[in-house]
Amino acid sequence: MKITKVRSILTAPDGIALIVVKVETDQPGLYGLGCATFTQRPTLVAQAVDEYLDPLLRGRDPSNIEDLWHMMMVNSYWRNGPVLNNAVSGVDIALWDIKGKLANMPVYDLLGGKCREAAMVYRHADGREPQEVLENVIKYQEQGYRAVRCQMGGYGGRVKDITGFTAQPVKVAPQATHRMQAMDQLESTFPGAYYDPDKYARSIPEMFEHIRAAIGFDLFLLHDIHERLAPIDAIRLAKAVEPYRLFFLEDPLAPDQIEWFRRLRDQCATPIAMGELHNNPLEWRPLIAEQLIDFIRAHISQLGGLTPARKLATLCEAFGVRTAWHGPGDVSPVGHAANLHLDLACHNFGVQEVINFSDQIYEVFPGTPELHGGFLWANDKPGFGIDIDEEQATKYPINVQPIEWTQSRWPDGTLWTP
Ligand code: GCO
Ligand code: MG
Repeated sequence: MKITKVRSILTAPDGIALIVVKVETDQPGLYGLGCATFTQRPTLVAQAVDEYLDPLLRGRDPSNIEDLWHMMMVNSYWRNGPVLNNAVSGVDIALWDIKGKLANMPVYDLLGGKCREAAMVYRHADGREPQEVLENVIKYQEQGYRAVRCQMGGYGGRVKDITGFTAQPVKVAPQATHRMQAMDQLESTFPGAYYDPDKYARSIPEMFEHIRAAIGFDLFLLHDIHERLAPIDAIRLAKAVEPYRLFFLEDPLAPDQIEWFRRLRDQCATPIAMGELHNNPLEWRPLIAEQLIDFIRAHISQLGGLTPARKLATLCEAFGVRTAWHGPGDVSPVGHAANLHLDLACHNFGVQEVINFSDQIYEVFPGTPELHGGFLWANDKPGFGIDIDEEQATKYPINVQPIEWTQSRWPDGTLWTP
């Protein structure tokens, strides 16, 4: 058996660029699909797949996933960056899909079988003020969801735009025509997506007070700081929300502030989730080995696919850390399916983030997992049980333009981690 072709497919059914890799073989009708979605730099990942991995892999046996993964990782010599890891992931997940099809088993069966029927998910409730968030929380609760993430005005307290990302700033300063005027008003002239970290930090305990007072404690609530605060302010916020019993507080600190996790842990018992920005085992190893986090939130394509993610899950199990794989709109349905197969097969599953899969998504990706009653369900088809309709996919071309929401700034213009 041989790999005959490896190629990228770019599509944006919901306006968010997704990258999927198709690995074709010389066996009639046998191919696999993998997720390589790095939505901020999609064409670079596509180039890495089409120009580097395709020639490297053609003619090789797709059965040897472990060997191929290591070979792809070190072939560039320099490694562990998001572009190349995503490209490797696209192939890796596709190879697991092929393996499942060959074995005539869903991937969760290859991984040891189901530990649960379906994966508990959490949904995103947003609002401009606590009452609006509460109303959205109640909507999800009424639909049977057991866990809801609460954000007020998105990340850092900014208004949410239609793409789901927070792009609308408090203000976008125009080019200063008169520098003195800008100084008088203490307004920054840097273009960017502005938010006020102090106001944001103070608003979150108030929001949870309002929600818990109305609905009590029978719903899991979550929040994502998205590394928008200075470390000590994140600790202060984690302590302030302790009485509201969060299921988890996500990304309180940037990935390069590992030492602060020790201080955070010493100070409060709010469960901590971390990892969507991780690329490299050196980033997660201390957090897990020192039990500084409670949930690993890795974006599995960013790690290099299912092969490293299942090892990470096993490492976490040994240290009492649960999984909560990253599942926003910029994970393709193939990636969501890979998350789900891990959720089903890993004993230490915690919760799964998920989006509302639109009609266009089901049209382009038949077999996309289904949401029922607060849980995500896999089908029992071989592999990941998901396909791509390439003709439909071409109906939704991607649109590449400079990213604005990652240019997040404090009121004086200081650029901060997005
Ligand atoms: C989350 C995330 C996302 C990211 C996005 C970046 O927890 O869902 O923080 O919303 O911001 O995936 O592209
Ligand atoms: Mg997040």
